[in-house]
Amino acid sequence: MGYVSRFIFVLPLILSISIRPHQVIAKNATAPGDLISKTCQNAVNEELCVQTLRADPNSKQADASGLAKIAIKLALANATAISDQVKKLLATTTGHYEKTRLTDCNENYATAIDQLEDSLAAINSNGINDATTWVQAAMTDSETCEDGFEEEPGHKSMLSDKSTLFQQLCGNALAILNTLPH
Ligand SMILES: *[C@@H]1O[C@H](CO)[C@@H](O)[C@H](O)[C@H]1NC(C)=O
Ligand SMILES: CC(=O)N[C@H]1CO[C@H](CO)[C@@H](O)[C@@H]1O
Repeated sequence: MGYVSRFIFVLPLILSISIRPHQVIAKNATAPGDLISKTCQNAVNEELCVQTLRADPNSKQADASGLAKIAIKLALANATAISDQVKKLLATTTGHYEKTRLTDCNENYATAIDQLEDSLAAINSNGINDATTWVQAAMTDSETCEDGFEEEPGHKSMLSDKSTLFQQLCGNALAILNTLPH
């Protein structure tokens, strides 16, 4: 093989190696300027974080602190909806075991609602550490509700899907709070 033909032989290889990294970078150049994607980067459920924040009309003008408030409000709305459902379930459930568990969950979610409201207030006054503590507490309330169901073998939580989503919304809010200056 002569020099020229050998060069032509390896040329496609050189090109493919040198071009590929640039293509990868160019593929998603929209992300850096996008505060929501950036803010949700470390969220446990990144997809849910991006999707729920984008769905909120107030998120367009929001800065990072504003996004944190929106994320907490989303968790708050979720807790309120779950709380309403627990009350409905309580009215129709007859089993002693389920009724006892739901009565506990009703209190757990009522407390979670108060704590998420405290968290929102803390962002404007006491600071990010306080806001974080309140969201963690609300998340723990939901876990306590689920733990109650798990105590007795053979019983399944009637709320586990809802609790999981709620806990992910809290986790998202915590990840966003974590990006703010403390
Ligand atoms: C809680 O939020 C999630 C995510 O937005 C949603 O899919 C779910 O329906 C909400 N749960 C209730 C009870 O509203
Ligand atoms: C090609 C590609 O992955 N594009 C994505 C870049 O990021 C934006 C915002 O997250 C997405 O909407 C695109 O689909």
